[in-house]
Amino acid sequence: MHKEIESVYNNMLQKDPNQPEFHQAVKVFLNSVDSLVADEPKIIYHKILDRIIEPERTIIFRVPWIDDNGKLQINRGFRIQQNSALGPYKGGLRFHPSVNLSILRFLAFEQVFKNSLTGLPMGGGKGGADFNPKGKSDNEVMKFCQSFMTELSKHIGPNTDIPAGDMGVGGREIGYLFGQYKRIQNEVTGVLTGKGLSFGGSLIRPEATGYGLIYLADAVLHGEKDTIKGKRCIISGSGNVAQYTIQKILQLGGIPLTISDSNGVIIDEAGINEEKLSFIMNLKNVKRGRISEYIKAFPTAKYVARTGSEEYNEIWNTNADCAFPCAVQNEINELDAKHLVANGVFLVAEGANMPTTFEGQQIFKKANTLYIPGKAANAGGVAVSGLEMSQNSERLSWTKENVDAKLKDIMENIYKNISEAADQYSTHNNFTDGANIAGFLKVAEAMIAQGYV
Ligand code: NDP
Ligand code: 8G0
Repeated sequence: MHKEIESVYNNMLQKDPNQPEFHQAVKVFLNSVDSLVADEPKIIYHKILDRIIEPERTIIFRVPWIDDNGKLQINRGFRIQQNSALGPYKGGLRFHPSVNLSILRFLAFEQVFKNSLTGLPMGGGKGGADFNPKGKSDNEVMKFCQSFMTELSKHIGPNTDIPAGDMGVGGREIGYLFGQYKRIQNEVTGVLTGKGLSFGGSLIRPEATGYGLIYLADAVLHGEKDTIKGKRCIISGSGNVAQYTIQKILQLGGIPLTISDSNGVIIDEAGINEEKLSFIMNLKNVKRGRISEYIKAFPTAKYVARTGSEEYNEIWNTNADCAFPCAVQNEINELDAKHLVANGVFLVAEGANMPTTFEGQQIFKKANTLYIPGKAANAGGVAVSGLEMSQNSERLSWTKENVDAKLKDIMENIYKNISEAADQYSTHNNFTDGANIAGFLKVAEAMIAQGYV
């Protein structure tokens, strides 16, 4: 790393010493941007990098609520408004007990470059709470969402900051949040995306991240004169992104083999077909059950229980061609990456945000794996959220075919832009450098034009 870039990194470590996930995201980014120093000295001279790391605004608030037993509960809520150079802050809300400032800062930071890559006019942000929706009643989730929005509503708006779902925040939660915003502001507006179809939601938004991931992976494979058809695919997670990733793999003739949740892993050598996918969707979205139940319905599959403290994850130790991590950050460590490479996986496209550790990423680089980082690979979700905003502004709903075609077009454009940036500034097929550089240059140019703010 050039010494100017290294000092940006060291200053950040000194300022925010206890944020390992944020450090990791910044390190990967600075490593890519390092190759720009000679070409773009302005970014160093005008301290654009120091500014881009610093959120424009961070809001942390108390979320008091009362559970079904009448007991007082309290959680911590956050919204990080990272960068508005390209448009209003845009990014999801995560409800998970692990949520803290480090995790949300890494997510908000990555969101800025991802949104830039979509080509749509959106800045970046992220938020959420350390609330655990698991085991909570509908009523408790509603009470929590209403209290959370009572404070958040003061800081967001359709032209300021437009949140959406993320882990633990799906259609049900967005509905409750939207209802509370409306009561407080007396305004029916597109302040959230991922809404129900009857109140301003977009067709294809639930499918968008998973579909987009496979559109991009297939575009990368086409660049290698190959296709996803017939490929054995490993998918982790079993939530929104994993489900529609599996659906699109099936539509394009690939073979999905696995799913997971935080308690364990399913490996189904016979392949997950449409019938099994419907079972998973009903289990996760309607019953809110655990994937261990899959083997009761399909006993030839294998279930491996996990505590999370194992040295490696069995899911990445499966013979396959392509891997799509769609669960959580840092779910592929160095050993997992070695297993993937040894098992024949030659393409890894990230549905989740930062699912591969820094060391894992180095293994893929050495092995020349076609590795597509989350900020490019999973950008389809926020892209269709951007399309939902457009539809809300013009008070129209576009057809499924129209939104899907636009999504495909956006993902193919991302492939083109990140490969061109890789060829120009780094090495062929280094999609990490390509995504960071292409995403960054547009944001930096806008910041400079707006007076270095
Ligand atoms: P969901 O809440 O719908 O699903 C999350 C899935 O990940 C669940 O199956 C969950 O299992 C599993 N999971 C969580 N923690 C772990 C763990 N430690 N080990 C194994 N599995 C785990 O979330 P999404 O599908 O929306 O999000 C998944 C990822 O994709 C996140 O990284 C998110 O930021 C990213 N993403 C999402 C987008 C979207 O549009 N939804 C867009 C772009 C990125 P369990 O039921 O046990 O919690
Ligand atoms: O729609 C969104 O803005 C959104 C929701 C959930 C996750 C993400 C992401 O890009 O990580 C975006």
